[in-house]
Amino acid sequence: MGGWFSNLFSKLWGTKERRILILGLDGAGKTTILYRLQVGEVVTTIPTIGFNVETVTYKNLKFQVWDLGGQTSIRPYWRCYYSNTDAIIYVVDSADRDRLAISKSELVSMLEEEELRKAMLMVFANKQDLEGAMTPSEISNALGLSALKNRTWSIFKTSALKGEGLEEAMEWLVNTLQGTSQ
Ligand code: G3D
Ligand code: MG
Repeated sequence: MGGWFSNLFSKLWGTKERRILILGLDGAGKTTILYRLQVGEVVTTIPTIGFNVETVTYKNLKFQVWDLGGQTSIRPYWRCYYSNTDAIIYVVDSADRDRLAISKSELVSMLEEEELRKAMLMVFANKQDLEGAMTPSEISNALGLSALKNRTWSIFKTSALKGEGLEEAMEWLVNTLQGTSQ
C-alpha cells in the first residue's frame, strides 16, 4: 500500500463513498496514474457494450478509468458511471499537440452531462518529462478552462512515468473534497 496515499487520504475515510473518475484520450497516461496510486488491485471490467473500465477501490474511495474519444456510439453507456461522481481527473498528454483539440471537445461534452454538474475537475497536464511538453497554462488555454462556469477546477503538471506531481494534485483533491464533506 502506498504510504503517501493512505496518509493523505486518511482524512476522507468514512462511510460516504467518494467516486473519482480518471478520464482522457487513450495514451494520456490514465492507467499509469491508476497504478502509481498503489492502492491495491486494479480490476478491469468490460461492460457488454465493449469499453474497458478499470477500477480500484480502497476503503470508501473508488477510482474508475476509461478512455474517451473514438466511437461515439458507446458514449451513452458512459452515463452509467457518471452518477455520484465527486471528482474528475482529466488527463492530457502534454506533448500531443495534434490531439489537444479532440481532447478539448471530449472534455466539453463530458462536462455538459447533468450528472457531472457538481463534480470538481482536476486536469493533469501529464508527460511533463517529455521534451516539448506544453505548459499547464498552454493546456489550460487550449481547453478553455477559464471559461468554465460554476465548476471547481484546477490544473496540475504531472509525470506519471516519473511519479512527479501526483501527490501534490491528490493533496488538493483531498482538501477540496473535505470541504464538501458530510
Ligand atoms: P491511457 O491509460 O491513458 O491510455 P497509459 O495511457 O497509462 O496506458 O500510458 C500510455 C503510454 O504513455 C505508456 O507508454 C505510458 O508508459 C506512457 N506514459 C504515461 N505517463 C507518462 C508520462 O508522464 N511521461 C511519459 N514520458 N510517458 C508516460 P507505452 O510505451 O507503454 O505505451
Ligand atoms: Mg489505459
